[in-house]
Amino acid sequence: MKIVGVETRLVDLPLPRPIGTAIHAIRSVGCVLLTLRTDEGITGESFVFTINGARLGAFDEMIRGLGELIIGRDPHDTGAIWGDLWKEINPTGHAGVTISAMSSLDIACWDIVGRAADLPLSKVFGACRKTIDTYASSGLWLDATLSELAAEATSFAEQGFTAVKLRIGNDNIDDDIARVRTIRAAIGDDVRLLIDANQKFVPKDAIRLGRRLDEFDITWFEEPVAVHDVRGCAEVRAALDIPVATGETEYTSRGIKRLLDARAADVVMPDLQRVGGYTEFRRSAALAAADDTPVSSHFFTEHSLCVAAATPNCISVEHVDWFAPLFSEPLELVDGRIVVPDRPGTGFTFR
Ligand code: SMN
Ligand code: MG
Repeated sequence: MKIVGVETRLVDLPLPRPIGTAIHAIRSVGCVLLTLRTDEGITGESFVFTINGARLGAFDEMIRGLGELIIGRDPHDTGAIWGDLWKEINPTGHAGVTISAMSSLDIACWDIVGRAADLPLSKVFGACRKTIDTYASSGLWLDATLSELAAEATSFAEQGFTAVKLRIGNDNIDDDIARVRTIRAAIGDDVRLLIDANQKFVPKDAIRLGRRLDEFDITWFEEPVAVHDVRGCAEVRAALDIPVATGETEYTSRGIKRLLDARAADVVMPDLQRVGGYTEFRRSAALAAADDTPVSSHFFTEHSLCVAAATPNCISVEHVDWFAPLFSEPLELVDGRIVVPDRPGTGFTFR
């Protein structure tokens, strides 16, 4: 089997309303949709996105440019393709747009592998579960008022979610505490509560805030400090009883390894687009497993299911509904867990 075509389409998915985190102001997500074609008529799909579609053309150019180099290759040779593209991008750098483009090519190749075998990728990778825990993450934004937060959290619990993620990171930490208190009161003790500061704090402030949040039974405190302050993140982790989760902004298994080596995270969160597709997600998860550290995937709910289902130390996938309009198949939530599709490949096809 040979790859004979690399096609991209750019689409913009507007959010229901503009939202904010400590570092993002988001109106829409712009996506590059990739389709790889083979000489046997089987196709593979994947996508990458940028917030508000900013500089999406650079991603499109990189995907098509690196894609040209795999024309004529067998898509089953994901390891060789990864290795060759890794050498190719050396002068440009092993992070950012280059790795996102490689991620999309890797995922589309793997999709072909699953479709050619008529097997779900969870089975190709070595499935260990049929459903995976999740948490509601398309809500509870930093710009919501306390009454909006309470209503939104209640609605997530009514929809069947057993965990929700709140964005924090106000200039005044009393405001963050009030937000946590409001959500905990709204959801009661049985729904888990995760918080995400999107790198807002310096370590001492993160520690001060984390200690004051002890009474609210927080499942994890995500990205407490700036991405490059790995030592600071380790200080926060060592000082707090609340588990620290981070890793969404790291590139490749080397980035994840950096967090593990520094003992900076109780949970590492590879993001398919930044970690390097399924190939590097699995390497990252294996490193974390050898370190007795759980992983939880960041964003990419649909495309993360197959690999999460085959990763013994994967504890959850993030539930973000923004990308659902791309796909013909909906996500299925049962008892607060997402059902892993038994359809071939990733289990999702562009609508
Ligand atoms: C997040 C990342 C990017 C955009 C919005 C929110 C957040 C998450 O860090 O983990 O969901
Ligand atoms: Mg986050």
